[in-house]
Amino acid sequence: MIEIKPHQPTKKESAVLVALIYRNQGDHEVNEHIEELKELARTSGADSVKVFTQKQNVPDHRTYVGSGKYQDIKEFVEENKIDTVIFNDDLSPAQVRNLEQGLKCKILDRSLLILNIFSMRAKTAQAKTQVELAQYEYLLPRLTRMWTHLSKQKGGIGMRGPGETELETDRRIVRDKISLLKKKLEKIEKQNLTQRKNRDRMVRVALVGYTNVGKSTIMRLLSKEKVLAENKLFATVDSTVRKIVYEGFPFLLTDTVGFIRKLPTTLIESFKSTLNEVRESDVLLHVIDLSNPNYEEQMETVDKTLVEIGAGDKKVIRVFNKVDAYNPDLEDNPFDEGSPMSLGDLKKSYLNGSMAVFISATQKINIEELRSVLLDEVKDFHYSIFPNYLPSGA
Ligand SMILES: Nc1nc2c(ncn2[C@@H]2O[C@H](COP(=O)(O)OP(=O)(O)OP(=O)(O)O)[C@@H](O)[C@H]2O)c(=O)[nH]1
Ligand SMILES: [Mg+2]
Repeated sequence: MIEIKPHQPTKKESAVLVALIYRNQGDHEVNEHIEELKELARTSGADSVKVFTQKQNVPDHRTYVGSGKYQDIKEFVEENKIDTVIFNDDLSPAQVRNLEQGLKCKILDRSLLILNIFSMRAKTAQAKTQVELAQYEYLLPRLTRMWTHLSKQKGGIGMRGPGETELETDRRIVRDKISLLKKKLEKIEKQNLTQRKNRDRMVRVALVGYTNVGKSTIMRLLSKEKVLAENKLFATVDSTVRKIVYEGFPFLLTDTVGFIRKLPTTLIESFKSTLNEVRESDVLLHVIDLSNPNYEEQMETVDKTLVEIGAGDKKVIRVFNKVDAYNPDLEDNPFDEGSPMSLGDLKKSYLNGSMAVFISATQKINIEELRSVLLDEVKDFHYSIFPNYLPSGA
């Protein structure tokens, strides 16, 4: 029988990471991507013992990497009794089959890792159902004999699949399961919609941003309530809503799931209703982690994802967080053109025209400015809903 459940192994599994380096990718960017993949693996419970990279513009349709590199990986996996090989891009069903047959160990791709972390983190019925749906959708085209056989033998991170003889039956079971989960989600969404309709019309603000940038920390700061904030990827999977009143102006603040590059499409698809919170917001606080040397690329990923989910036209306040840990030297490397920007220059370049605030949520730097910029926006929207509003207690 097919069983999908989050897996948090008690003993660390050993993993090898494999990434292709595409044209136009500088070494700096490649390193960041590999660090992120390592972090995803670590969060899932795997210990990355080696990284293989190859410069190649298109993945090999059989084995992802070219045949020479493939042999190197095979030797290493055999010699070191590696449990899992993790690929930085999504693999086709055929690639998974070939790699499993050849390397004789568990094969995971980036999407599977992210799906696994989401399923470890989901708490509400809605989030759980959404992740499960995304997992089954991802699994369906990949239900193959070898894959399911090996995953069953090996267990561990990822998903356990059906036995060999049950393959066809299991395809049908997966399809049935998918339609069942969709129905369940529809029902939950209907309930949520009624709840939202019953709420008074209020200005709505959503915290969005890359994973681990400090959204929950800011939520906690602004609402003075306890919200889980942790130094791990996707600490928040369920969205939380708090009502806040500033100077007599009430609004709802939502903390949402973080984005990441190459977020699995099945996941975006099934998280649509959670992302409704973002789509239905009046103002977005786009949080950016300035201590991450790759923050500009992360910012672009978030902007792109916002467009993808139909929230590209929202009023956005850019919140540059972690100024306490900003280190311009990190940007300074032989592969990057141009010189590193001081925090002052950086501020100048962003404060021109767009709405931006530079803060530290943990060191409580500039929080009053964030509050006041946010309050201005909340007021505007509030008066557009209630033109004759008189704030009480202001
Ligand atoms: N140095 C520094 N660290 C911060 C700051 N704000 C948040 N952090 C840390 O960054 C880590 C992630 O914070 P979270 O608030 O959980 O981030 P998030 O965006 O909600 O993350 P996900 O829910 O995983 O997407 C935590 O370890 C925080 O303590 C800051 O201003 N400066
Ligand atoms: Mg969070």
